[in-house]
Amino acid sequence: MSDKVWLVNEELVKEARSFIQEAVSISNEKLAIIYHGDGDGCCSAYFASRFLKRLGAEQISYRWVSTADFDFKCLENPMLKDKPNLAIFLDLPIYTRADFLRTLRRKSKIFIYDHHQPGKFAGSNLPDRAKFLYINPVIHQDGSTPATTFAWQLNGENDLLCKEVLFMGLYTESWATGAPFFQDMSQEHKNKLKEVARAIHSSFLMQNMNKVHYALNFLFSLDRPIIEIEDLGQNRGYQILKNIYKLVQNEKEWLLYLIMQDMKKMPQPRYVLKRIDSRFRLCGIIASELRWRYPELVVGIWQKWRNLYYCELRKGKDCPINLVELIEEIKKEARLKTGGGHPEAAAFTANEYHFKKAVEKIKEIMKDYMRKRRELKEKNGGSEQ
Ligand SMILES: [Mn+2]
Repeated sequence: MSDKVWLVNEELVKEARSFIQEAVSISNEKLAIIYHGDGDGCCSAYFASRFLKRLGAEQISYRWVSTADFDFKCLENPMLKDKPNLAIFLDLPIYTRADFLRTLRRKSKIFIYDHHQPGKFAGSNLPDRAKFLYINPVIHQDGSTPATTFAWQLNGENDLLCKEVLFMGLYTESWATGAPFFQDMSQEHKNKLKEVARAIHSSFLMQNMNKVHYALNFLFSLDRPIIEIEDLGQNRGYQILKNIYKLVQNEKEWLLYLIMQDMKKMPQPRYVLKRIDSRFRLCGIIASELRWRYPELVVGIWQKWRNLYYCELRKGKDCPINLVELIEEIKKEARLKTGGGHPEAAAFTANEYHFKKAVEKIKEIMKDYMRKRRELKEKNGGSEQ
C-alpha cells in the first residue's frame, strides 16, 4: 500500500557507525549533536546520544535549529569557536552552507543525516572523505526515511523505551502508521505515546530557544519505558513539556478566534490571508485548522520570524489549486528565501518587501480563480450562494 522505505540500508548505517566510532575513539574530545527542532530531529538526537555515550563519550553539546528558516547562521560562529572533534547533524539540510562546512572541517569531523530533498549540495566541494560523511536516503536509496529510524538503527538497542522513542519520532513525521515495528503495541500504548509526542513537538515552536532542550532532557530523564510509569505527571521534564503544550494550544485557540471574528465580516471570502503575532510558531497549525472551515479556499497564515516573514499555506479539500505551483507563480514576482512543500501544504519565507509582493500575488491569483469559477457556475446555470 505504501512505498515508504522503512529502514535505512544497513551498509549505510555501518558506514556511519564506523565513521562516528573512529572520531570518538581517537580522543575523549568534544562532540556536538545538532538536530532539527521537531519530533523527528529530537528523537534522532536521543538515539545518537545514547550511541555516543555507549562509546564512552562524555562531552556532548547539543543545539537545535528551527524549521521556519533553517537559520544556520546562529550556530555557525559558536561551533567554529567550540571546534568539536565530531559534529553530527541530524535531520538538517546543512549541506547548503558550503563555506561553513569547509571551515568547520579544518578542525572537526562532520557527519550529516538528512532526509529533506537534497537541493543544492555542497558535498562535491568537500574532497576529504575521511572527515566528512553525508547520508541522505533521498539520494542513497529510494525513499525519505526519517532521521529517527536511522539513529535508532545506528544505536542498535531495541528495548521497549527505544521502541517508544522510535514510535514518537515516526508519529510526528506521519510515518508511524503502517510501520512494521509496532505490531505488538496496544492502541492504548500508542495513544499514550502520541500524547507525549505532541508535547515534545510543541516545545520546538518557541522562538530563539535553540540552546534549551526541554524535550531531549525529558527523554534523557526516562529510566524505564513510558508505559511502565504510573503517573507521568510526576516527571518534572514532562510537566514542563505539558505546560508548553497547553500554552501553545491556548494561544492557538485565541488567535483562531480572532481570525474567525475577522472573517465573519466577509460574507464571501475569496481567500483567507492573515497575519498573526506570537512568540510561538503557529502559522502551520492555525492554517491547518482553517482549511477545514473553508474547503473551497486557499489559506495563508503568516508571522514575523526573526528578520523574515514566514507563511504557511493550506488548501481546503474542494479547492483545486496546487500549492507547489502557486509558490512557483509567486517566485516569478517575489524573491523568496525558501519556498516549497506539497500540493496541499506548502510554506515560504521572504524579507518584508518581497513578502508583501508575494501576498499580493496570492490575492491576485485567488481573485482570478474565484472569478473564473463564478463565471463557470453561472454558465452552467448554478448560482453562488
Ligand atoms: Mn524534521
